Amino acid sequence: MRGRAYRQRVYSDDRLRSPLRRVGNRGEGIFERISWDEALNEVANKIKEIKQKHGNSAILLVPGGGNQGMLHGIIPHALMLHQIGGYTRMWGAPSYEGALFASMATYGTMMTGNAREDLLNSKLIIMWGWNPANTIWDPGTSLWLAKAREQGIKIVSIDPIFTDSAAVLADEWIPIRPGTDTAALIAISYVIISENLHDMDFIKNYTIGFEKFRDYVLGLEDDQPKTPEWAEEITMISAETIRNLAREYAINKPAALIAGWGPARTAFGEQYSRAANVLCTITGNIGINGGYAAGFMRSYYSRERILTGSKKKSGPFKPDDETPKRPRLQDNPVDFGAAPREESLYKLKGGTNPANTRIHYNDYYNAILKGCKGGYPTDIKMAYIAGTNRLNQFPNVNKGVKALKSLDFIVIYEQFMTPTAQLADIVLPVNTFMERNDVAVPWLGAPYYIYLNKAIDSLYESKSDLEICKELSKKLDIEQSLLDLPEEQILKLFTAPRKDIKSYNKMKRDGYFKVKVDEPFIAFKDQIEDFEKNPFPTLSGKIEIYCEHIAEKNNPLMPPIPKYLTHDEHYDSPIAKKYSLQLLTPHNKRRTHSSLHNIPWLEEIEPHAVWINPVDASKRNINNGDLVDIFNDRGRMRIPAKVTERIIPGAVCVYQGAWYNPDKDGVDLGGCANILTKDVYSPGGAFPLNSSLVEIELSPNNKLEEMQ
Ligand SMILES: Nc1nc2c(c(=O)[nH]1)N[C@H]1C(S)=C(S)[C@@H](COP(=O)(O)OP(=O)(O)OC[C@H]3O[C@@H](n4cnc5c(=O)[nH]c(N)nc54)[C@H](O)[C@@H]3O)O[C@H]1N2
Ligand SMILES: Nc1nc2c(c(=O)[nH]1)N[C@H]1C(S)=C(S)[C@@H](COP(=O)(O)OP(=O)(O)OC[C@H]3O[C@@H](n4cnc5c(=O)[nH]c(N)nc54)[C@H](O)[C@@H]3O)O[C@H]1N2
Ligand SMILES: [Mo]
Repeated sequence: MRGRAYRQRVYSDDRLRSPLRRVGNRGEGIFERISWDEALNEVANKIKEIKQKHGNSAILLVPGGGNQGMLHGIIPHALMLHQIGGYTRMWGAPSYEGALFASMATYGTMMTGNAREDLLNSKLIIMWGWNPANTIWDPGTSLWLAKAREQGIKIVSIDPIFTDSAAVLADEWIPIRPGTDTAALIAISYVIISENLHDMDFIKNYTIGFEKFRDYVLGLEDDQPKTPEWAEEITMISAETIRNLAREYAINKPAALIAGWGPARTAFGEQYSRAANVLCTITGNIGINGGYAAGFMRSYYSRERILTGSKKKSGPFKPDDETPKRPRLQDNPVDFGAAPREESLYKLKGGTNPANTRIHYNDYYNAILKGCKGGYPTDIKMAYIAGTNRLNQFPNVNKGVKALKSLDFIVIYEQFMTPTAQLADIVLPVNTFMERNDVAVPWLGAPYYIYLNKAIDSLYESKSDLEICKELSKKLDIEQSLLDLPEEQILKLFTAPRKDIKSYNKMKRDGYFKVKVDEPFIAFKDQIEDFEKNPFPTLSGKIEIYCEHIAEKNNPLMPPIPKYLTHDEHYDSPIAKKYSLQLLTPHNKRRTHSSLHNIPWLEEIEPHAVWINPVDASKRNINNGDLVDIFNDRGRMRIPAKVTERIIPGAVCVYQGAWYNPDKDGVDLGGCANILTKDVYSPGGAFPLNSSLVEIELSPNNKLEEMQ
């Protein structure tokens, strides 16, 4: 659906046509048209000036998910900035930072998923906070789930929302109060352990720390047995349902518990992911056909690649020693020699080990506003933005506007005048992937590559990120650069380490290259079949139910075994008296984040509205279609209400990605979810995008027609 509608995006009247320079105040949205030469001179001069006055760390690189090709988007920009001494880089992936932390702590790697076709070997599949029918992870996932269902394999969905996946793929929907998943998972563990349904052989052979987890679960540690009745109060799932699910999961082996990332985008997201990892561990559902190690990425690659990220060079283009390597964001000179962040799992290879020169993605408005005086590593003067609608897509938009307005200079490379671009000093028009060549590596280890053949010439005055960086590099006096090579040669160079692309030319001709896979990949099969030869890549060599590396941090909010924790914006916190509804902000089927929001065909599919249960709506006199205000201390928005039983009472949902559009009083009429979300991060680095409290009331002028 999004693919078919993309032509409306390419040929949209709203495409940026020429370079623009701000003439009004920041945020007024008044720009004048200038030439490419003028624009790039101004950008180059500003970079030089800021670098000279304040050092490279004053330049903040702001990348995003706008382009998934190897060659465009942020890549050439980063490579170019490396050559002039680097920039301040951020850490923390909004997609999965909590899940990543948990996966590293438990297994020492993030490659923990099985091939999708292996789902047909499962006796039970649990989609926990996962809606793959909408958030397309790859074209195959929904198909394999549908086949599993057709074969009579039971599928359960645990989600506060009755998602399209629950509706189409699942046999049972278990609604849960948002942010309480850890409690549910721990109560399931309680049932399994107290009924002796756990796999003691597996636990003995492959894990450490089970006793400490058992003591917490049974209440020996804190006098609170984590019974289903304990969890019922917290999760709103009945004790009986929890008991049944626990028994079903433990007895129907092998079973695939797939723990999605949505519930990990919460105040203690890593605890949820850790609890899911531990649950599939104690039932021995790891390394076997039909099982699933709960979280994170999957891969079809060899064990060698999983453990070491092996970079064997082969493929169509053999780089000699002289050829510069593919740029990696890790090679940023500003980070060289920096100590690791204390809270990170820095002892683990390839772990969550960012340099302490970096700023968390969800803390950078504070970093801009407070700088070195506030304890941040640098004073930021300039934002260099490419491939992201940053202001719209990250929490606390109102603070974001303030922070961005305070900068000396903002340049953005964009296709549309997004809410973020509105704040820039120079806006440069970038072409789309239809207008240049590139290679895309599919998400999460699906076995194919895509060659994006250029279909049309660049529209208007737009250029590719690569073309722009070629020109800008000259203006920055960079003498020799990888970017000097022709596009095709760079692409060959970048694809060279991908040894499974057997023929670059075939990939280019067909538009894709399918990798032959001998047998469906099962994560950790080697570990389970021959543990002596293949230990887990953790510090202990075993699956860590108790993680010593976490224990060293001595942080009660980052316990070494997974624990259910509450926080200051949870349903049971004091502020819930004022703002009594939990806000969910998941990904929507008709957009990719904020991209495609402005596409008429897609707008028709699902008009933007806040989802609210009839119980909560009637308490507030709200009828389906009424205009409502959704608000908390961070902001206020005004959009229609969709009154529906597809969401659990006590929670409301505003899908992320609608464009911020404030009226003169600062009320967002666009319905951008992040006007309400919080710019903090969990001890493990998770973004609490699903952990905000809000209140809802009828808008002053509550009929949509009157408003229009
Ligand atoms: N159509 C579309 N597809 C996309 C994207 C997109 O924007 N649009 N974005 C892509 C990207 S970059 C990413 S990272 C992925 C994201 O993929 P996901 O993280 O899987 O997507 P979400 O929709 O945010 O969350 C999945 C589910 O988690 C549920 N959820 C949220 N909070 C909780 C909770 O506390 N408990 C439980 N049990 N469930 C909860 C939501 O209701 C939702 O149904 O999707 C990718 N695919
Ligand atoms: N509340 C809430 N917020 C969220 C999430 C959530 O679940 N809830 N999810 C988060 C997640 S997982 C993610 S990944 C982020 C994504 O957030 P972003 O990375 O900001 O993604 P988009 O909103 O799609 O913005 C991408 C921009 O890149 C531009 N673009 C496209 N192609 C190119 C190109 O080739 N070159 C350049 N220079 N620009 C290009 C597009 O026009 C678009 O404006 O959002 C996060 N925000
Ligand atoms: Mo993401």
